[in-house]
Amino acid sequence: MDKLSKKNMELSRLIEFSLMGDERGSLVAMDSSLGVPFKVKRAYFIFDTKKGVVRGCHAHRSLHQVAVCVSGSCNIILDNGVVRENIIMNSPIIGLDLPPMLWHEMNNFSDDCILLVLASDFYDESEYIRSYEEFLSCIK
Ligand code: T46
Repeated sequence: MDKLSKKNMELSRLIEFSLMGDERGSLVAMDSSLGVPFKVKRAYFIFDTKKGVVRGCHAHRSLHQVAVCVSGSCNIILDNGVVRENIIMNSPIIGLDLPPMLWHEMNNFSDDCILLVLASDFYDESEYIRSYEEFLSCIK
C-alpha cells in the first residue's frame, strides 16, 4: 500500500469484546489475548465531564491505547492529518484502537459517560504531541 492510500483509508479500528453474562448481570474482560493489541500497563477512566468540554486534542509519539465507553456515550474524532473521522462511542463491548501518531479529540460527553482507556505504557507527558502544527510536521 502506498503512502497516499494509507493516509486516505478509514481511520477507525474497532475491537469487539465478548459479553459474558448470566442471571446476575454482565461482565466484559479485556486483555492482550482478548483483542487488545498490546500488553496493558496502565488503565484510567474519564468521567463526570462537564457539558461542552473537549478533551484529548493530542497524539502520542509511541503510546498505544484502546478506549471503551463503558457507560453513556461520547464522540471521539480521529485525525491522521489528511482524514478526520467522528466515532460515536456508546457500547461497553466496543473498543476503539488509538495507535501512536493519531490525533484524537473527545467531545459530546453524556452526563453518565465513563470512558475507560487501556494503555501500553506508563504516563509520560513528554510522549504527548499537544500542538496540531507539530503533529502535522511529525507525520510528513
Ligand atoms: C488520551 C485521552 C484519550 C496523569 O497524571 N496520569 C495519567 O495516566 C493520565 C492519563 C493523565 N494524568 C494527568 C495529566 C493531566 O494533569 O491528568 C490530567 C488530565 O490529563 P489530560 O489533560 O491529558 O486528559 P485528556 O482527557 O485530555 O487525555 C486523556 C489522556 O491523557 C490521553 O493520553 O489519549 O485521554
